[in-house]
Amino acid sequence: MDPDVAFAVWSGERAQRVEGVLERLLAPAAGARELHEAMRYAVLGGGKRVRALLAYASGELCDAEPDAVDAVAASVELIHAYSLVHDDLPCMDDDVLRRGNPTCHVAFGEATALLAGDALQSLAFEALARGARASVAQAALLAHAAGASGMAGGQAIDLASAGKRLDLAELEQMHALKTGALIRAAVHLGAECGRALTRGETGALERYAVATGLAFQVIDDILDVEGTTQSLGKTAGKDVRQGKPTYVSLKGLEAARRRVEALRGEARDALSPFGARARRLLEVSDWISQRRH
Ligand code: GRG
Repeated sequence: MDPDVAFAVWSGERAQRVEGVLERLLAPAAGARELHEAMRYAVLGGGKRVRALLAYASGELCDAEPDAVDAVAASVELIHAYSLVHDDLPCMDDDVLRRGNPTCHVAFGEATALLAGDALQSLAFEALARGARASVAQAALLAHAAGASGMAGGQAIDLASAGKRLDLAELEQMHALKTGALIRAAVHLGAECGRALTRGETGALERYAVATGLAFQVIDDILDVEGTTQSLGKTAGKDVRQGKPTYVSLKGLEAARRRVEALRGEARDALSPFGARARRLLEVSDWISQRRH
């Protein structure tokens, strides 16, 4: 089979798989119907499932069967969905469109959206704790990635940086926390579902995850300029309008594209000790570096 087609089949199957896991986790519950509907609205039927795919690909590197990875794949998608709901709130990025639909607070009101985000974060840890390979170490890893030293910390820096000039190192540090931390967590949690890696292998996987997380964000900066609201399913051009520092505003489009290619190379190099076992991880980082939405 053509490798691109094989990857499309693999990623389609895994995306469908995690959709099923998320659907079961969010099965209609008694009580608080509006909250429950808002949670389902924020999670199901949309999104590229990049973080879940990274977890499954990393699991494959460590010979983990997909069912051993399901819980961590769902948990990183739940944290991601919560972060998008809160990010879209008027007190943060104040956006009305997400995944081609009205944002959660537009559809359900601010208070319900706030609670939906909170409850999705709790559900992420519940899913993780009930998973086939549950461990306290996994919970600590995810909590650290989502918290003040990770995603929430990066978001705080982002909010404080509007209209300010960050240098490149500060910008990349913000990206490493805001989006990179959860992407790294997805990679390491997936790997934890299979056979143990050596310290050197874990270091190589970390280098892959750091490069891939940053490439994801630089592409996001490029798409904010080059994409359309329709193709992205979210409001295009917002970073510029809000005066947010981005890789593009600091270095320009061409340099941003070169940076993505360099990061793609770093990700590939980091995986070289693993040989064919890293096939899916390599494909996911290539796909991230070429994504159009
Ligand atoms: C509110 C604590 C808190 C954190 C929010 C991740 C984040 C931090 C905000 C999202 C803002 C944003 C658009 C960042 C750019 C990168 C990013 C996370 C894009 C959206 O992720 P995709 O493209 O989305 O993976 P889908 O819809 O495909 O899941």
